[in-house]
Amino acid sequence: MAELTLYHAIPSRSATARWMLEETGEPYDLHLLNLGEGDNRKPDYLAVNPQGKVPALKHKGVVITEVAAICAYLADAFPKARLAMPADDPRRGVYLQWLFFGPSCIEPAITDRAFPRKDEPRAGTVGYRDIDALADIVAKAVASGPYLMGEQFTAADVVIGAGLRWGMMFKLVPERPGFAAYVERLSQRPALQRATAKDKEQGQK
Ligand SMILES: N[C@@H](CCC(=O)N[C@@H](CS)C(=O)NCC(=O)O)C(=O)O
Repeated sequence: MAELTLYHAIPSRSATARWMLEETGEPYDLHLLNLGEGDNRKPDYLAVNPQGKVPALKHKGVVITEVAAICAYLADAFPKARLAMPADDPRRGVYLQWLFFGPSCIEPAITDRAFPRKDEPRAGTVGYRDIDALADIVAKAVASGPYLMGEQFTAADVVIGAGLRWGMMFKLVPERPGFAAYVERLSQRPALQRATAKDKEQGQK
């Protein structure tokens, strides 16, 4: 039995956590849930994540939820994989900024584009700009590349990259120069390819 267990559903956002686990190279057990059958709403899973959402990660008996938190945690927990900016690196703050930018800006902006609201809130009252403005910001950040933090691939690329890949697939993220090349670089990562292949093999029929 591995020290790490991923509560996972295929397909779902937990694919990002699986990609991150593969990046660490650490062994992990998989607890597969079938969202279609409501496994995530059963009491035994609600005891793991009271929101009844995937992913959740258990490590040494402690449960962590939220994709970006899981990615940030794994990067710190397994420093040999060099997926985090160290705490004493002045660029640590920028790395954290991108980790938070995914769930607090990119993801809600993509959801807004997919499901426009009847009544638009005043721009200054929501905590993020629309996806067109955010795409410009990310495009500028990946322009020099190869990754968000320059030469070092980090958990921030997993979080932002997974959101971009998904949004571009459904044409919810506008095209920007450099996005295709960035996403292609990510797609070439053996860890992402392993995670995708395993999901394909284990996906619910
Ligand atoms: N904020 C959560 C969102 C997780 C999430 O929404 N997961 C979806 C799958 S993509 C889910 O579990 N849906 C099942 C449901 O809501 O019943 C995170 O970032 O981990």
